[in-house]
Amino acid sequence: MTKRRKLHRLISPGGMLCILIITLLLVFAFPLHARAATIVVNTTGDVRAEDGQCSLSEAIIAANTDTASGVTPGESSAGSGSDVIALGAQTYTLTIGGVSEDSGLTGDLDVTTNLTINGAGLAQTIIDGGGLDQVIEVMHNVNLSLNGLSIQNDFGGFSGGISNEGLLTLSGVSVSNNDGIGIGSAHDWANRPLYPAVDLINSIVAGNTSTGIHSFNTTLVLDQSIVDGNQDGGIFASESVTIVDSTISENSSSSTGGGIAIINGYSDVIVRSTINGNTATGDGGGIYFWGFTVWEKTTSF
Ligand SMILES: [Ca+2]
Ligand SMILES: [Ca+2]
Ligand SMILES: [Ca+2]
Repeated sequence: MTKRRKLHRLISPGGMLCILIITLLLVFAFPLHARAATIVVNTTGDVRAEDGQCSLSEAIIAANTDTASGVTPGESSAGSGSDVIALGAQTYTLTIGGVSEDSGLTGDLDVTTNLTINGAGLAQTIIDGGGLDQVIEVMHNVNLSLNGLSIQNDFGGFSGGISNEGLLTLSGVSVSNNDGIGIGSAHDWANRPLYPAVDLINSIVAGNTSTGIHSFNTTLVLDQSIVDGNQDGGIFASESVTIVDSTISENSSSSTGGGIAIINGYSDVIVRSTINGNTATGDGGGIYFWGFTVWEKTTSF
């Protein structure tokens, strides 16, 4: 007897009808309009107006609001749920000043709903903040995935190249040469108990004029990544830190923890990693920690 005949013997005609009804209910409960849209940016300019071109800032607003940037051909199509923005092998420089604005109209790129931005490679696709503001801001409880691109040239404030209160995943990404912190991730106490997270895979945070990664009450993971040559410590972290197959090198601090400073940490693990050439005027040139930190013997100093 075939498997199909066995199945028909196990499910009565009434049972089959029930399965059909449940399937139809599921289709209507999760309509197709929740699927992601892919928005292709077609200009490196930073015009946020209906000019027949889709800028990066317009694409992010269209993804945030699920609304097209205009009706003129060439404008950004509407997003749909968790969207994908595609960038070419170009440098996209922000040129509209105006800090402390969170709708993406001026200054930085504000990400308010789940989003993926794909570049052509970290040496090929560059998002340059123009020294105007932080470059990207990820809002509370929002997922942002960046793949194959570089973030550079923020304006020198505390927030840095990327300011994160959500769930930030970087794969093949460089956050370097910012005039301030590379990645700043902090817990918003008004939104407890949801904590932000930063996950770097095969990525680099280097040459920032302040701390490379400032991770306050954030779950931080580095996998096959490099934190190098940052000027106010490589990593400052509280909460959980996991570093695997990574290098923390040549960072300097005017206080404690040249390479890594972990305060109030727990479940912190450093495995098969290299921590060398870091300096601090206070304690802990390589690592300063207060809490429960464990690293494997295969980590070298
Ligand atoms: Ca436009
Ligand atoms: Ca969207
Ligand atoms: Ca903002």
